[in-house]
Amino acid sequence: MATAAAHRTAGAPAYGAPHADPDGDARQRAFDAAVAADERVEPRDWMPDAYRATLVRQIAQHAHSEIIGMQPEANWITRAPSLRRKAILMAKVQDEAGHGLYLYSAAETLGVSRDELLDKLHSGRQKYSSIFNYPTLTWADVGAIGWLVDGAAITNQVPLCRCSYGPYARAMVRVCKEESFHQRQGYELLLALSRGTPEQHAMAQDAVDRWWWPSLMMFGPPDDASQHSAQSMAWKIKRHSNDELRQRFVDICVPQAESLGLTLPDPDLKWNEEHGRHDFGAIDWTEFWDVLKGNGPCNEQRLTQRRRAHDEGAWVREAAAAHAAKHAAKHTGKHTGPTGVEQA
Ligand code: FAQ
Repeated sequence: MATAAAHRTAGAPAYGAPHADPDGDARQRAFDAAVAADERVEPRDWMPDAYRATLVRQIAQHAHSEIIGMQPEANWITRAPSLRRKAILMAKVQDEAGHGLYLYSAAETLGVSRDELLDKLHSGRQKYSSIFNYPTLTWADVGAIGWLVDGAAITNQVPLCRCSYGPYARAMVRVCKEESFHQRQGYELLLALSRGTPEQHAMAQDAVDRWWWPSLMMFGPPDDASQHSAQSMAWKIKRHSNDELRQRFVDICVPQAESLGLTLPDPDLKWNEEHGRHDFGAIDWTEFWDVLKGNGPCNEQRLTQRRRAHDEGAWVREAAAAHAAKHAAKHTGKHTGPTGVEQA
């Protein structure tokens, strides 16, 4: 670890302990210097409370998005049109669960528990991505999610591999590799439909028509309405603004849509020679804020299903905890009863 970080780590308080910090200014300066030098902040390093809170907020939302995001596609596992498609889709949905686990683990390094975060998700006190409040009406939606939603996720998450907080940045490296496979499978699925019968082509086009605008909203509100961006960029949690990443995504998608033989549903989408990018039409931000308030087509369904899955999984968590306790007892020589409680 480089000098500035080593300085910050020396004498760092344990989690849960009050920050006895007689030399707060020096620690703040060392933190600022480490961020400026592009060093990684690690869990036991001193960090400003607001930096920690921002990371917990963003990583938790991200984790929640991954596990809620399993639902729209899982809706099609039993109806996949072939064994090959079913196997691919099952693997993808399982990957999303894995991403959730990496991210909850990254959040836990900041001193919060997974139970606490899940409780906030279930009670609506923490958000998940707006995109997962839209329904998957046809098989083509699985392709549109892979191509557009995973494509947007990669565009947003590749820069997060350079996030200043080490555990989040490292989790993103593996997540991005897996998301690339997801994006490719979505593209390939849509290509097969687009080149299929006229009905299949129309189904692919309809899915793209419905998922295009919500995918652009995934990047968050426009920069002038993004309350967290400036501070998150100063801390190098975010490396680019919401609008910068949205623009990058549009520029990537236009030639891909052409290769797919599909049209992006925006009459104002055109190449701007002067600025070297595509201009695109106005996003309906009223719809975005409405979905965030809980009024999207599937908000209620997603949360109800999530709470039910959590309740139905209680016995699995109990069994896993009992198994872990038994395993730990074997190594420490202590004995535990069936509930994992230590016994004399
Ligand atoms: N949905 O000030 P900003 C995936 C909220 S993973 C809901 O700009 P920030 C993989 C924001 O939280 C998709 N809420 O906020 C997959 C804040 O509210 P708060 C998830 C949104 O944090 C694929 C308020 O608006 N990806 O798809 C959204 O600087 C397929 C003001 O916004 C991540 O989470 C939204 N779209 O920037 C899984 C990536 N946008 O918290 C399954 C990491 C904004 O004050 C299948 N996160 N808000 O109550 C980020 O990069 C950032 O958090 C942003 C938002 C860019 C999303």
